[in-house]
Amino acid sequence: MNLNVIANEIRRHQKSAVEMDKITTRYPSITIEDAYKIQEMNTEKELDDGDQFVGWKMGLTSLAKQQSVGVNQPIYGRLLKSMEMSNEELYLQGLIHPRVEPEFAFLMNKKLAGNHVTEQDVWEATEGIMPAIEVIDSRYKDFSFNLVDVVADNASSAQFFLLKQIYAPNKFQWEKAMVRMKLNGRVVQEGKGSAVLGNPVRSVVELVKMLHSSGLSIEPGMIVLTGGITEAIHVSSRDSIEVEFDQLGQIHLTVQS
Ligand code: OOG
Ligand code: MG
Repeated sequence: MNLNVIANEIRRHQKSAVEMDKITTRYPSITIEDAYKIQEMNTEKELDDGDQFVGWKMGLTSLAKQQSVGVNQPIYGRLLKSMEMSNEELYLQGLIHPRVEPEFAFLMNKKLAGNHVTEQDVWEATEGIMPAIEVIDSRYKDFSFNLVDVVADNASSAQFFLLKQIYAPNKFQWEKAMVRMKLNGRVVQEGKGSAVLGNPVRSVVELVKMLHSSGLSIEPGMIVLTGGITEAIHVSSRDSIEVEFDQLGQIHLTVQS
């Protein structure tokens, strides 16, 4: 089993927007460490091609998300500059079967590393928090995967949008934030900040610990998407998605073919 061969195969599907079979079916002995290695190798290739590493995303940090995909532990992925949407228009071109989900994004202003990081450490290293939407797009058929598959596919990362409004971490009780997602005017998902490991700050704590075991860390200036607050919803051409983040603002995405 050659990890570079598997990484290249996944990367081809990420670029061509053609779905693929799970890697765990063909390589049953592949480990979670291998999967993170594949993720890193593919990120390195994008950086060699001129992209920029802007931060991390946590995934499967809420029960709603874990249950919807049948994987019961958090994962992380790598965010690149090219994934950030510059406006509230989502283009389906280049995507397979995208889903969108509401999240909070932390902007960090200090390095965070180690196995003993606390919530207090994270608050002190947080410049601010932004309401966000993540667009995920698993490259696997039917959005169906195991833990190892999804990690190798960079935790289904595709795109993300950050509201241009950043709140000081102590401005709000993030676990109490009510989030409502409407599809074409109808409420389809509702959740609360506490859905994310009790408080989104804990997602960042968890990330630092997970990174530590691979000798990695959060660097100043990076953003962290803390994970879907509700289940993700599938979108199609001409859909309108409005996400209201309590009194923090709203994001209105329109989907274009
Ligand atoms: C995996 C990515 C999960 C989240 O916020 O929970 C994720 C997936 O559901 O495809 O981004
Ligand atoms: Mg997500």
